[in-house]
Amino acid sequence: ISGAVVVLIGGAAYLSFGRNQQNSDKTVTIGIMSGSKQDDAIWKTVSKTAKDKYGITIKLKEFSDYSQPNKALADGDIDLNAFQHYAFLDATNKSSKTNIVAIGDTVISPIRLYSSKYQKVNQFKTGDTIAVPNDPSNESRSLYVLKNAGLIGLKSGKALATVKDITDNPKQLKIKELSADQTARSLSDLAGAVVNGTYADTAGLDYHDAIYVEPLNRDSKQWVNIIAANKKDKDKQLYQDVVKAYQTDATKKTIKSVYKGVELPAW
Ligand code: MET
Repeated sequence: ISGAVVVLIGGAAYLSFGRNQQNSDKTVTIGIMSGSKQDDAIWKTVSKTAKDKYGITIKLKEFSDYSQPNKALADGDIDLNAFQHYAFLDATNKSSKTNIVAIGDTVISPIRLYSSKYQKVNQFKTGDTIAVPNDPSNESRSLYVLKNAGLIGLKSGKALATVKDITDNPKQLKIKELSADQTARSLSDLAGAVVNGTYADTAGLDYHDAIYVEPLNRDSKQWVNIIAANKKDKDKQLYQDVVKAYQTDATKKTIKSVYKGVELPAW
């Protein structure tokens, strides 16, 4: 008899443990870039909605460079990430043979050209050097920015342009390809740098000091930032709920108040 009691108690204990565990399973770990006060404020709003409306605890894992969060996602160290645009994801899936997909749109963050020497694009001098990010999507994007700013010409019709596609370069500008997290830091040595939103903030640049801002137009969809998941998880309700918790009016309000138009809601 006493053996049976032990089993029953054991069973009950197991059941209640099982239920608790289900609650604590509603934790989602999301990889983001570190060091942006604005992004921290946005995720604070999203985390509150996730907790209040969906009972989900969001844990943030911060990364310092763009090469890390997709690898962490593919390796299962995090559940989702939110740091990249469609074009970066495409390029990563191709080069790293990962199977990562977008499950929700977040913000659009125009890339900007900064200079600590000049206030206007036409002040660049012959032989000046400008830094651009070296990952294929952001490098191409930056070259198009230099083209739109009137500094270089590019071979048309290339999806991903490289420095080899520069056709005109009247000021003989030198383009220095650096890891995206380093372009802002090169500004003290170089005439200019194209800097992603993430790193402008971390490097202490003021967005309003940019001398050229990437225009928003019908080509901009590829630069929309996303929440991404491993393909096998894309329909998981838990992750869909994180997207719903992100895409709210409360989040829009926070984005507007912290970014003041520098980054825009894109859903
Ligand atoms: N938030 C960055 C941008 O839109 C993402 C770059 S891709 C890793 O410029």
